[in-house]
Amino acid sequence: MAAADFAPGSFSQRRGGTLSAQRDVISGRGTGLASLWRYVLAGLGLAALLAGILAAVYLTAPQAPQRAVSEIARSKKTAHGLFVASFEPERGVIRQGELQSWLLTLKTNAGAPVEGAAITISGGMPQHRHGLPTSPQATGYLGDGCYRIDGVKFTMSGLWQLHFAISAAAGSDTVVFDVLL
Ligand SMILES: [Cu+2]
Repeated sequence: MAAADFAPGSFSQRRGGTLSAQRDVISGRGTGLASLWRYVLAGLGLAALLAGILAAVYLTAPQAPQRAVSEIARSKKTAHGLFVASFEPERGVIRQGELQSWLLTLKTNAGAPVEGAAITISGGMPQHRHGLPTSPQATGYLGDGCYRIDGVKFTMSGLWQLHFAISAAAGSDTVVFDVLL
């Protein structure tokens, strides 16, 4: 038995076995490194993708919530500069989910009240792509260029826009007011 173990044949066989085993280890380590690199590259790719997504989300994030309520103009020139319009809630506060009356005051650039104006109102939430839940109407003239707008309702928080189309003796013009809830 011992003599057979040291026979040249079995020795070379064992050497061959060891060599092929070594080759297996080397090639095995080779594929291990290659797949490790594949993981590293995939990880880097994924990280780059995530960074890209985060940047896109950050850059396209709606800016409205960062805008302070006080920065939203309650008074502005109409689009073609015909009138100066002011828009404010009749009772001074905006309440979500309540039907409210607002006041639209129209003056000329010289400060004279604009009387007899025909006003149509539309609007919605630009970031949600939906319109108004109600159909606000100009229901009365209160004097001094001031018109009551009834049926204004804001059903959710966020940025709302109200578009006014105004026709008066001086001509037709439009104005958009932002309302942030
Ligand atoms: Cu909405």
